[in-house]
Amino acid sequence: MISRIDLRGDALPEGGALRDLLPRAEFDVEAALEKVRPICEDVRHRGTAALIDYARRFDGVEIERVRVPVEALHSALDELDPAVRAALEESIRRARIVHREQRRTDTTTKVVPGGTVTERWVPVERVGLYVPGGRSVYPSSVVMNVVPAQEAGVESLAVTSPPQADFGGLPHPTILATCALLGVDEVYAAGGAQAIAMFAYGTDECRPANLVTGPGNIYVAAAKRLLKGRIGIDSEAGPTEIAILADDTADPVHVAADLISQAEHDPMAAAVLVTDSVELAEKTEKELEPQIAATKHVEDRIVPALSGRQSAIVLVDGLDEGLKVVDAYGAEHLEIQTADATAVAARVRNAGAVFVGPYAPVSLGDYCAGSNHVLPTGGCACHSSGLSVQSFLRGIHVVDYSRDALAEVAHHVVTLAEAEDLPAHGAALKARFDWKVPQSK
Ligand code: HSO
Ligand code: ZN
Repeated sequence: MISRIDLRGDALPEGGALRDLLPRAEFDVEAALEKVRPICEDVRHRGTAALIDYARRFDGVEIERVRVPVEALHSALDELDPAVRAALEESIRRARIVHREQRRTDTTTKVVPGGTVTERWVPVERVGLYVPGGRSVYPSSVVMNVVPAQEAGVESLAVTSPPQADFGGLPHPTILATCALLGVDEVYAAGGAQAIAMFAYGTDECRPANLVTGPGNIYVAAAKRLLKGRIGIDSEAGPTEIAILADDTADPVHVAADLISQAEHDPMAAAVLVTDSVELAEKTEKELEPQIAATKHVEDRIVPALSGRQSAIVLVDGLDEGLKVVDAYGAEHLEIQTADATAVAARVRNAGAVFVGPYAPVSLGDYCAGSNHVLPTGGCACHSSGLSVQSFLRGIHVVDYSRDALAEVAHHVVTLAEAEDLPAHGAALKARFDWKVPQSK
């Protein structure tokens, strides 16, 4: 079911060449751009009327307004299964513990006597959070988006999620209940590219937002790419990925279970085991079958995900080579199931999140570790991080110089301005000193 890539023997190639040998899902955002462009333009010009039309066309549901009435949020919370409520509350509590620690304090640096630069951290004023619907109804993703935004001090938070035909055109009730639990009362029933356009351009019901975050399908990713600049984005999240770096100390039952756990998300999800143990590879392959047989979502997601070209068992000569491979891959989630996993994990450079040892499966991070589960996919972990408080803050440099402090450096500024053929830059200094450039003492 899962293919093998054998990288033993020869020395591993470096960087890009190694990356090309590794499996990866096709996620061609570019191709979806032309489809989403007219949708976004339509929302820009017709606002709510366009969103109502797309709800009919894409979600198969008649709605009269896009904004969800606050009473619907409260009644969804009242009807929420108490066990789910308790689990969500614990998830929120742990996420708050971690994200609160990420808050930044302003720093003032005295560069010279009389000259300071302060870095002031200011939350984004208004944020739109996208929560997928349809195949994936993830209240946990509401938690992972809302908690860091709230901890960052974002004043205005709106959530959007696709209208569901089964629930009278409202988003899924568990999504609504989770919003209520988190104190979010501005919720919209809009999904896909049109929801991103709603946040970017605003409508008569929804004020434009400065930033939109949250995972979605390829059309959501394409709309984010198209409207980026008009609105800030977090990332263009693609299908989920798990990589496991394991040696012969790993338990194949755990390894197989964890590979399946993320394959369960999507037929395009990627599950990659990197190991120097042929025995572990064989035992894991064997273990996959009964575990798959015992679960749900088999034919529609797990089998296509594991047998797709994006998933594989990669054999390497040793842990050093394994680390090279997982770094080249840059997985959204990376588990380290080796001897001395803590030390091995400390050597990882590229991963959205790292899960150390036998008792930190990705599922823990998906819900209740306290860490964030909105993470970079598609190899973007080599340049980007997951969602955090930082994603909702801007660092503004505040420059404060006295006359003496400016005088001391004026000649350097004038010299650099002249070197760049920008004499008016220099003149802005000269004008403050009777057009004579002070020379430093
Ligand atoms: N593993 C997904 C997040 C998720 N899992 C939500 C369960 N629910 C992407 O990190
Ligand atoms: Zn998951």
